[in-house]
Amino acid sequence: MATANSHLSSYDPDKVPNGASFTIHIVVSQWNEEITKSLCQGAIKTLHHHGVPTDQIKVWDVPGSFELIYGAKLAQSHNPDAVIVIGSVIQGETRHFEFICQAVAEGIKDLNVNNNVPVIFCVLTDDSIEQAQARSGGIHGNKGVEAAVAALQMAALRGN
Ligand code: DLZ
Repeated sequence: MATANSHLSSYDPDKVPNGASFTIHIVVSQWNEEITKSLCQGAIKTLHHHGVPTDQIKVWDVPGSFELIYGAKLAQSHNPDAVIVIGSVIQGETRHFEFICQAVAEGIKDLNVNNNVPVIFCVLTDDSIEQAQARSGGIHGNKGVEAAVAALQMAALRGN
């Protein structure tokens, strides 16, 4: 039976394509930086683990999750094999949360539809900082690891 505390970042490394020839760009939001830094570290460590050299990983910083859309569009224009966007939106007292989450999800979806470089969505949308911590290196794993695996899979798919 599934439990609320299961670790979601375990995967079969044998099913992940080798990334030695891939260039991966990561766009990172500075809002809730404790969370996004940890997600980014998880992603980079995983890319390295699967053969992507340091000089083929480029990190772009943007102020907040809303800016991930423009950052990803810019990253796509450099023609990497895949782009990962990393953000953490945490519910506050206003409806800002809904607008940002919806805009980012739609914006990133549009970039995937309209351009030929896959963009991986690693934006946590949580009710509290504790929930975000649990998914950025805590009890629910690190979504940055999962994003890196998805990026390698999509980069390989794109090359077919
Ligand atoms: C303004 C704002 C708020 C209230 N909350 C967050 C958040 O939880 N996570 C996040 O990544 N960004 C937040 N922002 C900033 C917006 O994403 C954006 O940077 C600003 O509205 C400027 O366009």
